[in-house]
Amino acid sequence: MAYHSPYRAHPQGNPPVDQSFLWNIFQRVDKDRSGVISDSELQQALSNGTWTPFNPVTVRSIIAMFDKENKGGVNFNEFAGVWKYITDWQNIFRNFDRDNSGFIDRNELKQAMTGFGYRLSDQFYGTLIEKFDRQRKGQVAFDDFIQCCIVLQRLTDVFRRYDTDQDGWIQVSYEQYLSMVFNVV
Ligand SMILES: [Ca+2]
Ligand SMILES: [Ca+2]
Repeated sequence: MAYHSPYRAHPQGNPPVDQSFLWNIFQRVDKDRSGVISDSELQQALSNGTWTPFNPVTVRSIIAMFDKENKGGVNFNEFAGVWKYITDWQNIFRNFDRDNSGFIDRNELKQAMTGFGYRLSDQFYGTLIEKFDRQRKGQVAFDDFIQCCIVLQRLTDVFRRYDTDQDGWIQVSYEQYLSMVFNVV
């Protein structure tokens, strides 16, 4: 069993983005000109490549990752991180969407996760698709793919803390189990 962050797996990322270019985007996304981009402002600005709104849970997760002061949004400095995070994911998604369908199917998901260092059974890829396929297409869109990776990463990180010998097995008490779950939900 191997654990790798999909994010860390692509440290090269994109070249630094021009500040004035980023400022233009920030101003367009910050619809109410509050100086902070909220969940709903970010959600409106993002596209998952289909006509459905971007997964609100994914938006919340991304904002929370970069919102240092717990203000319910990101300022311009933090937005630079959000922008890089999303464009990195876009590149990863395009890379693994081999047939350019705009969706990640089971086989593409397996290739992506294997590339990130996860070792999961074929059956479990079916479980992942079922869990994260919000559009009920048997495959996952861009936003749900990010969500799938975030959740898998969080759960793996928690598991790993208990799996001190890294053999992929842990023995936990009821309360340890509850603490593990509380770390994720
Ligand atoms: Ca705003
Ligand atoms: Ca595809």
